[in-house]
Amino acid sequence: DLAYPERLNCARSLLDDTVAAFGPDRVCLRTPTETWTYGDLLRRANQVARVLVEDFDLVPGNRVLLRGPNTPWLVAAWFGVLKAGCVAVTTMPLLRDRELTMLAGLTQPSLALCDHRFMDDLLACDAPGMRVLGYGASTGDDLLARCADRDGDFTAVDTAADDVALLAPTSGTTGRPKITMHFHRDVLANADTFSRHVLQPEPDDVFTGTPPLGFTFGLGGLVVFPMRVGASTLLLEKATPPELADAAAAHGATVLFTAPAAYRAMLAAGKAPALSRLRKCVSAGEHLPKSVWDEVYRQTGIRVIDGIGSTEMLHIFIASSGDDIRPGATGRAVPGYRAKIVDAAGAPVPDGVAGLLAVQGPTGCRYLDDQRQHEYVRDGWNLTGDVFVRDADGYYWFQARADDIIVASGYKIAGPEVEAVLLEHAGVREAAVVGVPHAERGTVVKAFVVPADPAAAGEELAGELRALVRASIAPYKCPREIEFVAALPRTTTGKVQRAVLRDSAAY
Ligand code: 3SK
Repeated sequence: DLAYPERLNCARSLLDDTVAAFGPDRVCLRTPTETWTYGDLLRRANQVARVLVEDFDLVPGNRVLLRGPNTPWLVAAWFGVLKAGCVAVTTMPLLRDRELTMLAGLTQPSLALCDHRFMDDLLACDAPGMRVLGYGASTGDDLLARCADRDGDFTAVDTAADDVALLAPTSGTTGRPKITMHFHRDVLANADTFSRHVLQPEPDDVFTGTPPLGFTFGLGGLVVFPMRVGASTLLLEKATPPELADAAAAHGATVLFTAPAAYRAMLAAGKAPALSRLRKCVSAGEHLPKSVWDEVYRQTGIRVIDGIGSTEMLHIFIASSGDDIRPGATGRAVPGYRAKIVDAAGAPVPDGVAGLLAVQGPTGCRYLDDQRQHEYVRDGWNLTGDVFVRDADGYYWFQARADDIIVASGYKIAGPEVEAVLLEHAGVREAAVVGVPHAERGTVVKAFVVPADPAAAGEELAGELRALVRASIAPYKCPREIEFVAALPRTTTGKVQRAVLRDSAAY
């Protein structure tokens, strides 16, 4: 039971309270070139809060858009916004001006704090009423320069636990963005459920990973969870999977957050020895195929914690760790959350039968002024849009996204099941399986495959892949069409855009 006080500022809980508990000299954030203690972060966050209030006249409830790669100053800006009682609008650094115009229109920020290197698209976006202040430049008007002459003390605004702290946009894999609202208590709730009970970090842990802080997966895994226990984080602005593994090893990281494709790529690059030094590895953002879990375990002895989360739920709500893991299953409901499998009408289906995942817990979907709220939340249950099977022991087995189920020749086929088999072939780096229109057959199964060796792409490999699928699962699931591609299209949060693949194959 998560009983938070009625008045709660999550930034105060994570930052001021941690400084009070551990002292200011404890290391909080590292980059390959810099180290910030908790005291440094507190002072800079306080100075940011002062700039917002003293220079921009912001008042509690005003919204501040944050834009930049994973740097300590982005973290300071996030805390400064929350300590001032304002609402952080987190954005992905890769968004372009059109997308920023849309998000600013939906969230109405009074101010944007933007890393100077990402300024062009922000300045090109159409957002009347949004003032812009850069950070990290050596000249000109800059947040850092304004902070330099401020007092380093600031008493956090005494927000209510149910005041909005965060507006987190989600675009899903297609369509118009939705803006999720999260309260101050929500920010702590994921730390006190998934992180506390499943991840179980310790104060001496060093977290690292690649998800942007603009994605709640990264914000939780790289800021909220470590700081809730007084641990530290190695922030990397940009890292390929091999660079991530090397940086993690070089800086003594113990906890890693990244996506399934990165685990696969690190192994393919021979980085198992670097990975072996980690204590805990978390995979989310997309389903972790069993073949990848097995391979990480075989090469490193690490039992990867797979998890399903969503921006709507803020973070992970189904996952298991350690001996509780069943390879191939996503895991069990995180303590504090409840889950069930339902049919299209919302009625529970028996264990062993595929249906829609419905979850309830301390966090949940609240879209800002969006009728799609009523599709996501029905009768108090959040419908994530994923198809799962629950087994008798309460483990949830991912089948597909509901809109990724392929109906071909009257059969229902889960694309990810076929992908999992294709990934068992050593010649496959990545695979995505979708239904595409076919002149005579209606819909057929098509696989888009990224070969491990581009030179191997061709009929021989395609034949081996078909044979593997036929030998492993029902033959009607075998891809009729296989196309070799250099890369799969992905969203800014790293999810495969199956709709783009479907459209690219349509005629
Ligand atoms: O998978 C996701 O999309 C996700 C979103 C937010 C937080 C955590 C996760 C895994």
